[in-house]
Amino acid sequence: MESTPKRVLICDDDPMILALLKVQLESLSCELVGECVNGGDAIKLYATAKPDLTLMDISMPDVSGIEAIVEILKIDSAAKVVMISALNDTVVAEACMQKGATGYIQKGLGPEAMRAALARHLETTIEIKQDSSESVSSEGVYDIEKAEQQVSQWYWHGIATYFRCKWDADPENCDIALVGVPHSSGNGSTERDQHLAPRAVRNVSGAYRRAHMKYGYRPWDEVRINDLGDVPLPHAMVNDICVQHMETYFKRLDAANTRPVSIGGDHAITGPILKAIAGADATITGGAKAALLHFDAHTDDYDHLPHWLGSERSAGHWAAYLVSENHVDPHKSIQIGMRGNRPKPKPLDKISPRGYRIITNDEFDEIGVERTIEAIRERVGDAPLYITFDLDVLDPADAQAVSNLEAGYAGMRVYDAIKIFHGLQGMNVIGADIVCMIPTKDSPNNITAMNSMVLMFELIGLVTEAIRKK
Ligand SMILES: [Mn+2]
Repeated sequence: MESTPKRVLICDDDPMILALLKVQLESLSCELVGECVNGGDAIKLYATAKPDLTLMDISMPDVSGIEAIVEILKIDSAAKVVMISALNDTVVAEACMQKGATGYIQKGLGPEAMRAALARHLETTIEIKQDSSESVSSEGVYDIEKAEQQVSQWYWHGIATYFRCKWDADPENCDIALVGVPHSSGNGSTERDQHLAPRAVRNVSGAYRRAHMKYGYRPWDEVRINDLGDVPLPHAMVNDICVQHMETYFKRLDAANTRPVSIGGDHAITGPILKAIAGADATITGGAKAALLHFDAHTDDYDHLPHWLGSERSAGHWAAYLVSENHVDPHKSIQIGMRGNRPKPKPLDKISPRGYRIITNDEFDEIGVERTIEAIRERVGDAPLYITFDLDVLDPADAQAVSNLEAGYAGMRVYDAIKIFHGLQGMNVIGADIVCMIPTKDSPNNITAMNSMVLMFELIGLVTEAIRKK
């Protein structure tokens, strides 16, 4: 191995690939001398930086990789340019080699195979755990163990867990617990298929084991994240027993100081989760009440109703009893996104009778993402923050498959929600949940499950940030 690090220039119009290459090159102890997103800039950067190796995408706007390589070779006939392309196409590869490329790497390789390919082009000796591209031997022997390693990167292969994380039910073994809470009887309406959502989100999440572009890392590489499976709820049809079982389940996580990110289930799940992880007896908050950030089309604080179709701790009660039972501090909490016409023609006040600050969807439309972030940061401060996201806060265009849809009155767009999450980076987020998805209405393209999965990924990112900052 050489003592001076190799100097590398990278050029690709896909930010995800740039980020991936950076991580790989860093692990190979290279010096990144430039990065750009089209061939024209690559030519200019090459002229000034004179890298040892240039990694170049083929299809890019304005000046393509093939055009750029021609110009770079005019500058330096000894230039080493390796093409990086998603196209699994030997014709394109040969065209690049004819123009003078020194090599060709496919984007679709698994991380280890890609790192090995980069190392070969860098002429660097590395310890390779497993080069999966050579996993099935050339003699044609089918080695099942090696083949499994080779295909385990694909989202459609194997048993579905959240983001292909390890399935391990013991909360002691992780920092962030991904939990399914298959529960429908807390809504008590006819929309009962919310218990199918944990499985639906697992099913689509395999493709999203990715890096977080804003935070600049892969959450899975930073902290221990496992799929704990589902909360077992044998009294599924009796909400008020189920919520007791959920509280007992999440107390195990609290005892292990493991932060949960859960997929419901209807909104009745948030009550028992916060009773377990926030308040005087809680480890995770150190005995403090939680600040609540509650995205929803509805306030869910109906303490004027003795029961909701028989459930006293329903999807409509939790935001009230968490305050009266001292698990949530309403004066540090915000409810966002309430909309639609109400039973009586009285608009919601900015401060609710429980003490929550309410930013209705109309107010959110007026003040926008940035001022909403400011309002949250100012109100929550450094209190332990729990985020609950009822998908009905979203516009039905982004989330059709939810219970209690509020049609007509445009809701928050999913990307605005993500931008709000990004604005909370570094806050002490102790956990989160996403609720009220109904997979049986999610046709034809699973878009509600997909958006739930992306929101879950973002919430995992926020909790990872909080743990890194500790
Ligand atoms: Mn709700």
